[in-house]
Amino acid sequence: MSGLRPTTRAFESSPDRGRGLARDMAVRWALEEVGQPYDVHLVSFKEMKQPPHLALQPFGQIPTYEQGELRLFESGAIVLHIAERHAGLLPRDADERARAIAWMFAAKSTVEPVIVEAEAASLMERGKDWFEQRQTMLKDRVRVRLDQLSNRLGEADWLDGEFSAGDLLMVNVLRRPTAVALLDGYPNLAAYVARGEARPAFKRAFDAQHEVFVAASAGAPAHA
Ligand code: GTB
Repeated sequence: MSGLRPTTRAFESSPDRGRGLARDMAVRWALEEVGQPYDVHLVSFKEMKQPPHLALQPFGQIPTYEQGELRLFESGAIVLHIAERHAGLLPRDADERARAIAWMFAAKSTVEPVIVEAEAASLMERGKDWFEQRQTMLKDRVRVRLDQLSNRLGEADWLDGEFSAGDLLMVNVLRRPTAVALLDGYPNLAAYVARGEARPAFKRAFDAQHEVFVAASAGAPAHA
């Protein structure tokens, strides 16, 4: 545990309506896994596009991470930073550690993009005469990745030995609605996601972000 308490930024009013789908969830979960207390600075969409926030996150997004002099953005980089500085999310053995980090990259750069592309198209391309055709193609691409991931996971609990930051990011990605809608076809992946969600640290992170949604819905200022 570090003496300096980090702060992460999250939506003041998340469009996911408290389902823990925004990317601050991975940061909260990682901090909970390692037992690092943290603060949450809630931001509005308007604030996210203004200079003080852009100085932390050049793309005007959440999450961010501030601890002492360090300012970080990109949820994957933040989770890696937390995992490197605390025990519990990366193996000590150098080769095992490298493989766990490879799974972090796999989650963020191989699995997440196809899911996000299908979701973005579903939101932005509805009404186009080729909408259904393209959705079928995009969902097929998601299935290809789920097939491959399912084959690799097999009957194991986690992707490579003990639970790691690689599993944390992968479970987080598989919780997105487009993946969840396809998980019936992959019982081992569905069980994998359920195992991640059953972790006490996940539950604490989920409850904390859900509390923000409940407070925002009630019109009360959410305490971070
Ligand atoms: N690569 C960056 C990272 O991993 O940190 C991506 C960060 C990102 O996309 N942040 C989103 C954001 O700030 C929130 S998480 N968007 C505002 C903007 O770009 O203006 C993405 C997200 C948003 C909403 C839902 N949802 O409602 O279900 C799910 C995921």
